Amino acid sequence: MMVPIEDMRCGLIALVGVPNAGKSTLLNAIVGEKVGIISNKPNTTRVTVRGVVTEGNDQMVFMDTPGMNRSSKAFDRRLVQQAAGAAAECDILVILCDGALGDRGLSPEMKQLADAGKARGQKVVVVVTKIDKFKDKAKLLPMLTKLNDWGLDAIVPVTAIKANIDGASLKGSGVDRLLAELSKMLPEGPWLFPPEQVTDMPMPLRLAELTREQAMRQLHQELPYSVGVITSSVEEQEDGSHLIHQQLLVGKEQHKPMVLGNGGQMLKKIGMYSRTEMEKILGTRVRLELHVKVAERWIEREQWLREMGV
Ligand SMILES: Nc1nc2c(ncn2[C@@H]2O[C@H](COP(=O)(O)OP(=O)(O)OP(=O)(O)O)[C@@H](O)[C@H]2O)c(=O)[nH]1
Ligand SMILES: [Mg+2]
Repeated sequence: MMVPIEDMRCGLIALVGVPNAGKSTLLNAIVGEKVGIISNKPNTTRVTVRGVVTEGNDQMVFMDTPGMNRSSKAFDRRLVQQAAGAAAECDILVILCDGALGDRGLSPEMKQLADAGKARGQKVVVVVTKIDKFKDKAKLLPMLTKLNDWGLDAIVPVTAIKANIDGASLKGSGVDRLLAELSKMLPEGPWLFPPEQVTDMPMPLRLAELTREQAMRQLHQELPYSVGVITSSVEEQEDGSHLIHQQLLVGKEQHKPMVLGNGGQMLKKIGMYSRTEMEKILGTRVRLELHVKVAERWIEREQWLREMGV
């Protein structure tokens, strides 16, 4: 059904918070497919990812941002800048606080973020995440009481995943209530995206992120942070399947054998899981060729960072 332009409502909604708060998981639950990548390691998200939901007269454009960390490394500062940029440009600021952390999840930085949003005239919402981790819901009360003093437009407790903790995009509890609250706050205005579009991420970047998700999950300690992924080519084959070539960049020579694993087993595993996710998004069979390349300190090089969308 066509919606007349004068009836349209549209808003930019930033999802911000500390690393691991559950921003990307919430985005995927809202959009209903894997748009943002998820792992149990902090700073999984490196690029601001937009997810679009269009329903009735409303279009909500969510921006999933990198977690705001306190590190002073140049690369980490870049991530925080992205989040701050999204916070500054949005209509509705949604701050995610990990419910499982209790009061510790409500740091002074998060309060400052909320105050800054209010000062800019934005609507400000706090989402308390990971509610499923509480057997006794009364334990949430101190956190909710404290939040009441923040002068927010809404406080919504949410569980973004139901069963399959890693990567599920099932709608959890509280998500519908969150959408209903946000809908009330949407400004009038024309939609920014066609109603059927779920993200504005270019497909090569989206496919690269799927492989990086597996690098984040399968590799450990500092190693996954030294991996960047670039999609070199996506070719549709005559039988409708896709042949995809990607490069995994590592910052140091000694990281290469670690990413390859014994007899190439690790790289194979990363490729296998990533390919499965690619097939879900593309709806076709995929052949994925991964190559590990040493690119000294790519993390400091503008050219590589731009190719990765950071
Ligand atoms: N139990 C439970 N775990 C959750 C929930 N939401 C997210 N998680 C888990 O929390 C971890 C971090 O989730 P992400 O969505 O990657 O968090 P993020 O805020 O995007 O993290 P960064 O991108 O690193 O800033 C993952 O292991 C998720 O599975 C939830 O509702 N319940
Ligand atoms: Mg994330």
